[in-house]
Amino acid sequence: MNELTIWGRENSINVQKVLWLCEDLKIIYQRVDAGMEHGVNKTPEYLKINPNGLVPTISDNGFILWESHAIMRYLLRRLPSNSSEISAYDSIYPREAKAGALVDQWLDWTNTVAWPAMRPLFWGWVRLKPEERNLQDLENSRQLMIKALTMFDQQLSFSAYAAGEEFTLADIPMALIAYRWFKIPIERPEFRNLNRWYSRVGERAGFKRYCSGPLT
Ligand SMILES: N[C@@H](CCC(=O)N[C@@H](CS)C(=O)NCC(=O)O)C(=O)O
Repeated sequence: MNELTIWGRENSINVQKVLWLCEDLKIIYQRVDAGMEHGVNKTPEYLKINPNGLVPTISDNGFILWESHAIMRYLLRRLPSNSSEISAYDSIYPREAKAGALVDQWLDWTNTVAWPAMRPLFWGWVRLKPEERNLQDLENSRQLMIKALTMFDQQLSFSAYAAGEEFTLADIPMALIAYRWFKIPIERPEFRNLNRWYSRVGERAGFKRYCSGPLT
């Protein structure tokens, strides 16, 4: 019987972080649609397991966890030590203190800087009707996003991936943000290192599944 349940709609960036990791590591799960038009996340039953009323939430054989980055880290830590995928743990989320801290640094940065810049742009262009858009707010967010991507591009000028020479957990949220950035109809400056990195992360199974098709 499948013990891992993931609540969350498939088009949510935070749910996609978890689904991408499952795709890359071939982790088996069942998914329950929740959020926006699916409802569920504001029901008393759901609020008992996630008082934020947000997605994703997981249950691993009764162990409940929310916050997408915490879930990603947990899914790696729970791999059995004799698993053939344990080597994935070492490179995707290194146990070595400094290498692991750099992954955490970039994961936190996506939540505190990159996504807050990108979210209003995504929401405005994808989820709002044209007459509901505030073009000045959208332009302010585009500028904030250019600032964030200038910094990320600089990082990528001396490392192949966000936190070093290997693909790590830190690349997943950033790739999902970049996918949205490249898909919305705005003017974008050229970021050469970002483009090179984007082609590399484009080879991952998770990217192929969750960074194709229209934004919804
Ligand atoms: N910090 C949380 C944020 C979760 C979050 O904001 N989820 C959004 C979807 S991306 C949500 O649940 N929105 C309400 C909805 O979908 O109804 C995480 O990383 O899991």
